[in-house]
Amino acid sequence: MLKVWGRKTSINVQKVMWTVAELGLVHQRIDAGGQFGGLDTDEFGKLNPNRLVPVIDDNGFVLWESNAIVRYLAAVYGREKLGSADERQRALADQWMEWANSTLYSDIIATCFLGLIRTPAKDRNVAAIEKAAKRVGERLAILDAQLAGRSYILGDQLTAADIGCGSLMYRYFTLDIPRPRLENVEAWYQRLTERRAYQDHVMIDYQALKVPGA
Ligand SMILES: N[C@@H](CCC(=O)N[C@@H](CS)C(=O)NCC(=O)O)C(=O)O
Repeated sequence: MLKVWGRKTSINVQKVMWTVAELGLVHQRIDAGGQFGGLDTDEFGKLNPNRLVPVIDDNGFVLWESNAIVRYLAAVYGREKLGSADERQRALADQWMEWANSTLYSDIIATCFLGLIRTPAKDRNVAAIEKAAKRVGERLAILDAQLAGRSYILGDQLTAADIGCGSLMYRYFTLDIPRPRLENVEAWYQRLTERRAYQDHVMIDYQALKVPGA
């Protein structure tokens, strides 16, 4: 059976679990990291020497790095459901996943999320958060243009492109940061929030992660 290690509140675990749920895969998720610890054991170090979540074990095949895991699951189990059978579609999905990681992730997660939720207000770099939020808004205009006339990033069907970008959107849209109006991105995000798998695995309340004074 597919095993997934990682706490539900980790954005990278959420990306994997959203994929698992969209594909309807029988699996076992093992809480690890954060309040659950368990990353410093010898056993975990053999699974992922980086001592980070997520990690999967699919009948003896061990894999870490959330994007690699999403691609693996989409390729092996998602040829129809995530439309990964066509090589060019798959390359385009990769393009958007890489774009999300290299263009949005650091500003949304490292600067805005960690700055607002994991940093006491007195230590917060408000200017850096405002600058990052502004940059994200500008970059999302690229996604907004791509979504014109499309329900999902590559067309009518949810693909790994939506999972890579969309896993960041719950935090982007729920953090207290300024956002420009981007009608296509907003309509797409609304569509994602109507999916059961997104509700169950990405729309996870993060208030418990707040540090005192945040
Ligand atoms: N690039 C890695 C990043 C993994 C990562 O940073 N995981 C974080 C959670 S999002 C982690 O394990 N932190 C330690 C912890 O949760 O205790 C991936 O995408 O899988």
